[in-house]
Amino acid sequence: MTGRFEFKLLGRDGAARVGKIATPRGDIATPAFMPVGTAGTVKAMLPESVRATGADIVLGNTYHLMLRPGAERVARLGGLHRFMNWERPILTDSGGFQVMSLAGLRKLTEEGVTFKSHIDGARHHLTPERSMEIQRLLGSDIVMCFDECPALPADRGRIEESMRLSMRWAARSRDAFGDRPGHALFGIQQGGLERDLREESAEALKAIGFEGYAIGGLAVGEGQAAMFDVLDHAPGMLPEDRPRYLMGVGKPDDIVGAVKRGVDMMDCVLPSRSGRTGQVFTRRGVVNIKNARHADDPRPLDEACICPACRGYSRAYLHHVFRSKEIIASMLLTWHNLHYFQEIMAGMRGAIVEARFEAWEAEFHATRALGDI
Ligand code: PRF
Ligand code: ZN
Repeated sequence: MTGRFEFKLLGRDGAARVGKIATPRGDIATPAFMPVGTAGTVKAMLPESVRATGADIVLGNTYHLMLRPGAERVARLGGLHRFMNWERPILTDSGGFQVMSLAGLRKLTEEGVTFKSHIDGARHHLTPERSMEIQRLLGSDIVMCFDECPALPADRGRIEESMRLSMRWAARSRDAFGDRPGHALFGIQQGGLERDLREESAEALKAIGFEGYAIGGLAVGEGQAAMFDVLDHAPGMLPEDRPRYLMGVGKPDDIVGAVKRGVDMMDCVLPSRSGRTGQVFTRRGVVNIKNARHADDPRPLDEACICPACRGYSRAYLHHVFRSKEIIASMLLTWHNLHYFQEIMAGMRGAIVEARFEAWEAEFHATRALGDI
């Protein structure tokens, strides 16, 4: 694979940006939404279907893949792209955040974290160096630094300690990553809701130097207003000419608010997970397909949507297959949700290029305010 990793800013409207990340595995139009393919699959979707929704890149997880099937095995089988049949870019998260949210008994030291697998209880160890090695074995295009992220609310002392540890781990991640043309390493800003800690974290990361910068430690219980307060200043602390990635966000209105504030990339399990629990996102807000009101409804989920679920099936059918626990319910609802999220991204990209983001956003909120009928 030849070529370089490059970010080009193509336009701007207020703080919102539109751009393109070029990688040897293809381009990523930004603002980008990355579907989550935790264990080597975006659940209920074929890779070509994920692509058909408009995704340029998917996310994979160090934590899950190291436990099962194991990074060395994936490498022997040709890497994660070949393994999961997704030849476009893959971003992998580094594992620290998932250890904290999923693993059993865990012990955090300067060196790294020791934990028990949520699958079989076996003991594992992750360090910045091992996380870089795993992400290299997987063949990840965008590698994330190994970091730690406290759940909020947490007291300032805990957030400060944790952020400084993450910055020392960021330096170790940079060293261990080495020189890998065509692959990118992203630093992760931490610091909770504290502006000065966010500033200190950004300065530490910029001094090390990364191909992109993530905003971590948000959407961990603080609520949208507090998150937006941080996003009013955090993106501006990061280099103008590098992509900015808000990790683990979010609902449609979170995504729109983040892009408005200067975020270029996001990922979230919400569209795919909700597809499997019957929660559907439409232009008019959230629809729960379980609800009895859909049982006789011949209309599609969203009249304006051109996804396979909306073109071929009624609400009544989707309600029926969901209630019957048919596999096609997860497939169709996930497809629709991912399609809708990608449509929001494409809509924002077009609006930013044409400097009409404010009008686009007003329309987005006005349509949702109508509610589902
Ligand atoms: N760090 C990493 N992954 C993450 C987060 C983080 O802070 C978040 C926070 N929303 C989601 N995923 N490494
Ligand atoms: Zn649809």
